[in-house]
Amino acid sequence: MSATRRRWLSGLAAAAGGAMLSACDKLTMNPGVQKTLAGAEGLTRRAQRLVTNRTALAAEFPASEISPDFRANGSTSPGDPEYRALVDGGFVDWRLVIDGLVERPLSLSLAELRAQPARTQITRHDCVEGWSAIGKWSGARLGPLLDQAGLKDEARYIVFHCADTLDPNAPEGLARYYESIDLIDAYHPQSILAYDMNGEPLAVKHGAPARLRVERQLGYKHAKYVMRIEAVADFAHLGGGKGGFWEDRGYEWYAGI
Ligand SMILES: Nc1nc2c(c(=O)[nH]1)N[C@H]1C(S)=C(S)[C@@H](COP(=O)(O)O)O[C@H]1N2
Ligand SMILES: [Mo]
Repeated sequence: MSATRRRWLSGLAAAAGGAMLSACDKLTMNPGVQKTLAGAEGLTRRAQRLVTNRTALAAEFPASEISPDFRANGSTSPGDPEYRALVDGGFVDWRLVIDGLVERPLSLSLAELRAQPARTQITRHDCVEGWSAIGKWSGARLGPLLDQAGLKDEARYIVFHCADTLDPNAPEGLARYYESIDLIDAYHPQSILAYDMNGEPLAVKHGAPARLRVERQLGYKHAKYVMRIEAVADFAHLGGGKGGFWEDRGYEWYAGI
């Protein structure tokens, strides 16, 4: 309750004394007032549900439901020379950079990423193109990673810069895959940088050596071939300014499911 409202109420109570209660009762018995109160209450609950729902877990499945053939989509074998060199070296030279609006920029090897607080989950992936598949993912939890880097107060979004050029004909800055999510999704307990899929190191076609799993969002938000995680205040200056490779081509930035 605001100080003004508290003062207003105590002023009223002092002036009206005992009459206050009955006047209030009469007012709340009024059908019109009751309807308004009920409406306001409903609105608050709806707003609350919208917010709390964002932190709810996505459905998880038993191992028996893992798809025998999980489709790969978009980039499946990036030809970018930098990435090819990493594949050829077994990803020993791969480093995950976490920078931008952070107190302590990080650069983690794959072994170091594997040593971070982890989570395993069996979830369903939904692509806008109309297919779904269930897979088991293990990876480093994004929240603790970001805490290790220490987000600055101005950080609002987390950007994932990927290794793959998906649209070679696009102008500079629009050719490579990238994605962004807000802090609610970044700190969601099922948001992980997955390095294992179905108990095996992530295959190249699924985004080796690490890809984002952000289970409350559609497939295109799950950035594969992640090279760099950048904390930003806004993403207007990146790519086409819409927060992702497909967003720059008309997809919704918020793809919540
Ligand atoms: N770097 C990168 N990430 C990406 C894509 C891509 O082309 N490049 N495609 C997206 C789309 S549309 C989907 S459905 C999923 C596909 O993941 P999968 O290949 O493991 O099935 O990755 C998403 N992340
Ligand atoms: Mo997709």
